[in-house]
Amino acid sequence: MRAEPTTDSHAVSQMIRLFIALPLPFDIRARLAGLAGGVPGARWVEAEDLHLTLRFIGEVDEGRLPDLDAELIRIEPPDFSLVLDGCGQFGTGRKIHTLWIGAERNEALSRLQAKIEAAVIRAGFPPEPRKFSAHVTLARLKDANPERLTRFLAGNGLFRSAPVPVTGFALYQSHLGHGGARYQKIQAYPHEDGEEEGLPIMPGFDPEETEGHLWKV
Ligand code: 2AM
Repeated sequence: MRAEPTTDSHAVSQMIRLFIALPLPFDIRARLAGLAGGVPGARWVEAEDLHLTLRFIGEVDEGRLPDLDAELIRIEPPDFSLVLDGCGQFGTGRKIHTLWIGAERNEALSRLQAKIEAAVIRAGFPPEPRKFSAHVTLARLKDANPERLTRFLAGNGLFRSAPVPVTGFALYQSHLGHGGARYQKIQAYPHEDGEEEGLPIMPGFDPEETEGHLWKV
């Protein structure tokens, strides 16, 4: 592991915001991004940002990454397909805050999510009290027009994707900023070919300068 114990008394550990998600293939992200529009007040997630969250971890000391990685890497790589299905909302009335595309009931996805939950707990994090609800957030809303929202939900209620292959998952860091959060993939599971053991922790990471797996929300 790269995070070596340090004797530098000035070393300050950093808090980082983490979550685990399924990255989605380009074609399905393009199709989902094509649904955007028609709901004034909605902030649509850009195509490259779309993902299915499996576990939100939140702010943690980056020194805990090696323990988390050691548990996540033990999970047998997934190999199944997932069908995205239906459209819905979180919140009610004027307080609807999220528009999402759901997923067809899928035992393999539930098993993967349960293994990830167990791994996160074994790594020393508190359990997630909320029940897992598989979804891909399409838009975040504030005071969205209720009629247009209803129309959007009715128009996309029958959404159904082709089977989406799932062969891995990833740990992401969320960088909160004035323009919203930006997401950076910090480790794929299984680790990608040629990747060293251990997490590519990036001290001093500057979201403005980094390209690649970086999401802007
Ligand atoms: P979402 O899955 O509904 O979009 C990073 O913030 C990701 O973790 C987002 O995709 C977000 O929601 C998800 N998430 C789950 N619980 C969260 C929480 N309590 N705070 C922030 N993000 C959360």
